[in-house]
Amino acid sequence: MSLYPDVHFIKSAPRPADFVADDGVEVAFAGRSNAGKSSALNLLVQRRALARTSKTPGRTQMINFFHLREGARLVDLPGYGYARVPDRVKRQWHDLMGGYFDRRGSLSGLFLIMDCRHPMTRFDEQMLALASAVQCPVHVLLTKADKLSRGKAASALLGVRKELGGRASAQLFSATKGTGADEARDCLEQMLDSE
Ligand SMILES: Nc1nc2c(ncn2[C@@H]2O[C@H](COP(=O)(O)OP(=O)(O)O)[C@@H](O)[C@H]2O)c(=O)[nH]1
Ligand SMILES: [Mg+2]
Repeated sequence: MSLYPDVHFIKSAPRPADFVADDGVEVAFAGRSNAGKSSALNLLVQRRALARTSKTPGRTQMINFFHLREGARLVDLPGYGYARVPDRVKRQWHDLMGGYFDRRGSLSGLFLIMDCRHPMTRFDEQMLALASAVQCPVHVLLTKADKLSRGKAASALLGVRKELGGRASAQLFSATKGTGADEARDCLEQMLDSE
């Protein structure tokens, strides 16, 4: 049985004017390009290709809205993270993200996806700052945990928790193995219930 039988893509918004109506609740997903954000989203909603997973990083610069169920949405935020992204694209990204975080009353939580082998990048710090400025709770998925030994993964989690301090909760995750999916869904539901 599917947990989210009605989940579907609503629209892509290249500008704040294109955002869907700011009612109900939504949880946003962010991550540096190629961190594994689309794979995490797909696993959490049990849809193989809801958010397109891609081996080509950094292509899309739009905010994608998904209907999760009546009154609840998921939002796929654009990520960058490659030095070769031109300044113009970075400025666009800042404007779009600023427009989203500053005025999104329905935003109830942020899932920040990090590759457990390369956590806490400058991109991640920027996302933490955007969320903190609007008191949006953040949960970190340290994904691709299947790429590390159990011991290395556990110590990566400890290190990230220490660096986060009280700014966010964190867990290990693997979209490939399904590790941590239940814990992540519990957190997602708590965020959606927060209002
Ligand atoms: N081993 C492993 N690979 C993953 C995992 N999650 C994503 N990937 C791979 O990492 C690459 C980028 O994933 P994608 O979800 O498209 O990343 P996005 O750019 O952050 O949306 C793809 O080749 C995925 O197959 C994971 O948990 N484990
Ligand atoms: Mg993606």
